Amino acid sequence: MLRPRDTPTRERKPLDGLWRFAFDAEGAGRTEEWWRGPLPGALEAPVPASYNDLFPDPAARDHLGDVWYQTRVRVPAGWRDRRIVLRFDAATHRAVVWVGGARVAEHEGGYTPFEADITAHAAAGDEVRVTAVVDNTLSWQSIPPGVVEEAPGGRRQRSFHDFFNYAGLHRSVWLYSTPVAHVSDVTVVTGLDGGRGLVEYRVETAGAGDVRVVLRDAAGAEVARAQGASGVLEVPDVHPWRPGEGYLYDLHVELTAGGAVVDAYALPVGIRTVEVRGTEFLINGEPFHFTGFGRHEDTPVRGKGHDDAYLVHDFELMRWIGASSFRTSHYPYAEEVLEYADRHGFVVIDETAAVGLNTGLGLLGGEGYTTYSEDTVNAATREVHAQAIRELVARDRNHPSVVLWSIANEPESQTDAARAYFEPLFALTRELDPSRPVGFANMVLAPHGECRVSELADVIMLNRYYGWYLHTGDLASAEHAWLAALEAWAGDGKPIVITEYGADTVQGLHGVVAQPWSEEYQTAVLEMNHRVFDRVPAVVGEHVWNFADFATGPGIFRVDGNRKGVFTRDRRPKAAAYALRRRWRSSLLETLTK
Ligand code: GCB
Repeated sequence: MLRPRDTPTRERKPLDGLWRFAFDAEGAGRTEEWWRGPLPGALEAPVPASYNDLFPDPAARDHLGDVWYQTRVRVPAGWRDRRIVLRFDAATHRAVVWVGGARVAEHEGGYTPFEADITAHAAAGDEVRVTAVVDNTLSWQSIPPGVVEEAPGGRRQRSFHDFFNYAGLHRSVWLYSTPVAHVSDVTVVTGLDGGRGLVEYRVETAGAGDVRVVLRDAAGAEVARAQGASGVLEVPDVHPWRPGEGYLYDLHVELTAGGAVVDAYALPVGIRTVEVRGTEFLINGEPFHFTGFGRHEDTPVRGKGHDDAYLVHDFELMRWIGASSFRTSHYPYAEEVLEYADRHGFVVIDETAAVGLNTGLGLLGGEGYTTYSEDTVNAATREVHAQAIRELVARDRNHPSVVLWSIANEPESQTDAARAYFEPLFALTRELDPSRPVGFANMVLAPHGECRVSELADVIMLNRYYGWYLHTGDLASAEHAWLAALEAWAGDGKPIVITEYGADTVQGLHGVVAQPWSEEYQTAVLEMNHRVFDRVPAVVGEHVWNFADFATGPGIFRVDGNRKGVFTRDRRPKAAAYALRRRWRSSLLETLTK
């Protein structure tokens, strides 16, 4: 799905700002048709933001069910005879949208965009009312899954993942216009052949016309052109996109009729290759080592709402510490994040929101349930998961920063049922995008020899907490056990990325003898892990869990959230940040000076 852009033939208008807002736990709005007039009450909520932490009220934070957002927008007078589109970058976890009295869109899944052609309901120059109902309920048939239970205090959401179930309009909302005949989609796959770059492109259009494309370098100079809706552009003396240097070309796509330009769209293109060969992960034919983090979209007050200040700050902290990469744990991040990664040469493991397909962890709420069954994660869930994969690939396949798809985090993967569930999803991902490897983050309950899903993956991705959940406080035993476990995985002959390792740490807690929860212990755990990784050549990446402390639901093993951040929630470094910086920046220097 194309991101809205201003071009010579297109215009967009962000609808961000304060919207009217109403909680509706009883679901009255759908029967009372609240979209037909102003929402009841006087609440307002910012877009983009989660609504949970805005109001000093436990009922707001723990709200379950519908909330309503509403705004009025004037359609620019100049948009006469044009196609008018309303786009939501995300509504967590599902939404229905009305323009005036007309229902225009419905979408399942909290982290991918959706849009509606509203031309019939919004005339140029008119003011229209936009209303969205957003539902945060998780069920066995949602991704991520959850279950609602009746409790003495009312209905409660149980989920099987370790982050707060923030909800609302987390990303921008746009009104944009295109010509009636327009470019509807563009796909690029890039290649390198010696000093020559290759850009295979495919353009989809709505309406009649011819397609022509021109590729321009970062200085705007034309380097290749072609006619036709698909083809291959050759770029002599190519300047590849590479880790640490996000060099981008622009693919200018034009739809023409009788020689005149009907629609124009420009797509940034980074020319690079990705390949798994033996135990190596190659970018542009050169071995790549992932350093960095599993992260979250999580900040005080705004929750999972996208924020450009935190975007820049988080990337600059990653650069400061020497991180080359990150994983969008545990859901697709805002498109602004991927665009920034493209421009600045960060490498991304792009993950679906399939987190918690696992009832094996009692502490996370799974007790008493079977993961895969007719009544729990079933064929319908798999179809929702498949759709989440389709939408992720459709949104992100043109980003050079994205080098690996992660189709799930820590699912139950040691059973026959898991194998049957995942096999078609791996096949689907490869069919949608044959150009990138596919994996999933494996957890400790599915160790080597027992996991039935890892053999479907191109890259082994391991989440392991030796020294924290395992061998707590005994790093010598942890090191011994971890090395043995990792060597077993290395025997599979695939590259291994450690997608999670770390320890909860309260900033400011110190001890001469490193004890769990202290800053010294976090550093010691990371250093123990690094000694293990450095002895196993198949390890091609290390992502610490987590970049920053983040909010979770209540729990006896969480103190004001998950504290495994190398930075606090307000982005102050813990001692481990300096240890990582020493390790990662020296390896970065080695790569750059090689
Ligand atoms: C995991 C999960 C992650 C948790 C983390 C932890 O394995 O993938 O979502 O937050 O462990 O800290 O327990």
